[in-house]
Amino acid sequence: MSSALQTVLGIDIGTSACKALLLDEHGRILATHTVSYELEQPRPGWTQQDPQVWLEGARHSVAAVLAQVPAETRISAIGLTGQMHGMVPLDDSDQVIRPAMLWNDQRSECVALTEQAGGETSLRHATNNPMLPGYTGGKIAWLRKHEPAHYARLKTVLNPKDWLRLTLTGEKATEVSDASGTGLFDVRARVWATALIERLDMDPRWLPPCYESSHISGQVSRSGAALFGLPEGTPVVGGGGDSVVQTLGCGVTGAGQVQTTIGTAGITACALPQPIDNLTGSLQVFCNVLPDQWHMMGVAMNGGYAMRWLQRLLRSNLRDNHGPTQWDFEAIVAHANASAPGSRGLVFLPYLNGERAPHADPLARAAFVGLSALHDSRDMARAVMEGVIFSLYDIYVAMQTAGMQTQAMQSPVLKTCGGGVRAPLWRQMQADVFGCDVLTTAGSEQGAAFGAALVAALGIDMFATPEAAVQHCHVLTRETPDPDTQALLRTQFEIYQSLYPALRPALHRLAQNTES
Ligand code: XUL
Repeated sequence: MSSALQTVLGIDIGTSACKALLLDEHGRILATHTVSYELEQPRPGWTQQDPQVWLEGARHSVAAVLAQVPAETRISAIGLTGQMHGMVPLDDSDQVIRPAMLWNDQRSECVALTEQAGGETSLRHATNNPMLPGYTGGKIAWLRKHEPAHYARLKTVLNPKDWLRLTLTGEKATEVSDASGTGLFDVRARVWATALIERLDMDPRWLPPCYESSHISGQVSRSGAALFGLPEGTPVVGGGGDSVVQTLGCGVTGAGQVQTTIGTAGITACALPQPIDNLTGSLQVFCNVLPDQWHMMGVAMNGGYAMRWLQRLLRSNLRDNHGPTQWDFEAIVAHANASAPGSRGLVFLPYLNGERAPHADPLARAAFVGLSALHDSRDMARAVMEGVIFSLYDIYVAMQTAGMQTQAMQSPVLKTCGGGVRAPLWRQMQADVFGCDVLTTAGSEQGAAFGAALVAALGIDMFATPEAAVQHCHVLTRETPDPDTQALLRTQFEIYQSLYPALRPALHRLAQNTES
């Protein structure tokens, strides 16, 4: 009997959907399935999810993937990924105390926590990162202050994918990339920052053991097997936070390449051979899913989200004007394409949900600047798309200022992924704004689940090295900069960059007025 093909399963617990993906030893994607779900927004700026929603999403997407392949298909390992920073609080029987507070939830006691840590310098000394509002640590402190009865029951804190690991294997464990996003982790030494955690009056025992990302952290348990229809005993590797694992999924295994993602958020990232000192107030220096590497990124809160906002607007207000009645993504991109590079002198600041990088500012707000009577919704659509790319480039500039260029950006080639980059216009804009070739690669269009499958493959030596793993990420599309458009958009970017400092006081007053 010929031995069955070896495969690995990636499971991604995203913010709006769960995706499962099966990858074989030849780097072929055999099956994928996505199940969408909602997030709860009980008040403006609050976002939460019941972990049960993730469990159902994961069970259904795994079942749908298994149904697409022959029954004898051998799953050799599972890799988990998911939205980072979310806080899943568990009691002494591992029951979920309250819905998980998510990465984009603005509830956070990060300012008070920074003070308690002895100020920014001392916090940075312990973790090499500022405590940004999205991070898990600030959410634990929020629970302490605002929900003391829940806080009193707290015995374990897990990130979303690690809660799924608990249901799948019975093990409490995390790995270095997600742990980096708690704000309680010593990113240089790749261990929990125990002294800091104690100083913050938190219990280090709340946090699970932390491993390197490709380490096997447990096996599918009997109850996990029954829940998911997966063989008991299947190894489950650490995996990685979605925004980190996506870099590997785009084929980036070392310095010299830049990576962007346009999902709900927008991300600009690169790999680092050393954990350089993060002296910025908004960038994230985290552990990479590869053991001897680190990861630098900045997260713009309004990537694809800005398009969804525009879609809502067009659907509700502009249905009767020129343009289609069904404003789907492609229709909006076509509408934007009918304007011109530079949006005929219009600039959009995309800070609809506040911003994280390069401005760590939950009170930042969006703006169209330069509107004239001649502009129409086509220019506005294009300005929204350009504004998102300007925000990604703004992060890149901040990364260079932070000392990245010598280590990571010698010969920038930009690899891009996420739902947004299925629009050629959004890829071309990146080529014109960044001034380099922009590539999409096989597998990365499937999002973080693909990267998680690669980490699983590394964990069981299905692929012997990271280089062997990413040889399957061959180039799918390539956009090259157009010199005239590049010059025009660079000038537009200069204007964009000058606007946030100029408008900040007004944007804050407006945000505060609508909050009270
Ligand atoms: C990363 C971050 C987001 C979420 C999205 O720091 O906050 O990218 O991980 O899922």
